[in-house]
Amino acid sequence: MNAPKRSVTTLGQFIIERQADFPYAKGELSRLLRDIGIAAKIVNREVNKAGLVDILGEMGTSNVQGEEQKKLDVFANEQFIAALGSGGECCAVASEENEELVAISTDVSKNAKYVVCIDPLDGSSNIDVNVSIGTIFSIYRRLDPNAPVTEADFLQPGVNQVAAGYIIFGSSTMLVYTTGKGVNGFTLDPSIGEFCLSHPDMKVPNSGKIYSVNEGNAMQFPQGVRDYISYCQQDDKATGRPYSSRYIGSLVADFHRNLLKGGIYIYPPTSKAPSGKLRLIYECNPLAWIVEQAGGMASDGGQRILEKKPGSLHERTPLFIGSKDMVRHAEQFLTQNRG
Ligand code: AHM
Ligand code: MG
Repeated sequence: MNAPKRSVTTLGQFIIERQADFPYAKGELSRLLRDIGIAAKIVNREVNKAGLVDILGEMGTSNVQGEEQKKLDVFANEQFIAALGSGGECCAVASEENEELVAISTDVSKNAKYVVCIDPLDGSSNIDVNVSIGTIFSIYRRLDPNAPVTEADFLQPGVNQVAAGYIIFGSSTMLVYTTGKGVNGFTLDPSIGEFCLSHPDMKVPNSGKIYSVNEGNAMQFPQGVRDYISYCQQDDKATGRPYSSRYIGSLVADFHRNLLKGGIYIYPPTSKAPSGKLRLIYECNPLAWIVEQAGGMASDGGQRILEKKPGSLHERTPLFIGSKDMVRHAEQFLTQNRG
């Protein structure tokens, strides 16, 4: 009898199959990705219970940006750090929820080759209204695995990433990641508790009809961004305008939708926040690499996100990300206005 054909590829199987893409790799990166997948399932279980149990709500502490922390942020942070620590492949983590880097000091981890930057639960103000939230992560090889880990290991430009991804807790839960050989998406099948390959080799359309920006802040935007938004809103049959405005206020969800459908997400500088709101190393760089790997583009309005050299762990940057033609076009509006 022939063995039944396997029609489902799980995340674990896919990671092992793809290990051959890195001929000198010893499997550490694969293990690290698998650890992230496991933590994602644990966080998913708790996210799904939000509203049912007393895990929902504010914890009464603030994160390093002075923002309120919800209990689930804290839970997710702990889970990812614990998962990354237990595998022995990661020696330190930079997280949105911790001011300083978190060194993992178990015997197995202290000489580990990799560091991880993570936003454990982004868009957390959406938790208590049942709107999609996400996790964003990025993995770097340490500058010198024999030296003690320092901030310098984290302050590498995004072009040095060795893996990056996000998990979206939406109508279904997905994990999307790249190791620089395209982008693949896995949907969690809750009946078997596995992430299954559902979106192989994801590509973002070169252009789209969606723009995503918090227009409530428009009066504070640079003139070039305001002009681009007006352009999106004008009537023009040939280019399919007006475009649709779609803004969830949850970066992963806005990014994921635009990745699938084509579109642009903008978090520009504002007069109150001249560097924008989003953080370079654990929000913008991972998504920038994913979008580039999918054929799209990410810039701060003038410079490629992946080439920015971070000066500090929680540095912010403006972000223009999504379909290549749309990001280029938005940049042109900015350049024209700079004169
Ligand atoms: P957070 O890291 O505190 O959750 O903030 C990041 C979130 C993004 O998910 C989202 O795109 C953005 O903040 C929304 O900000 P705003 O409410 O200013 O539009
Ligand atoms: Mg965040």
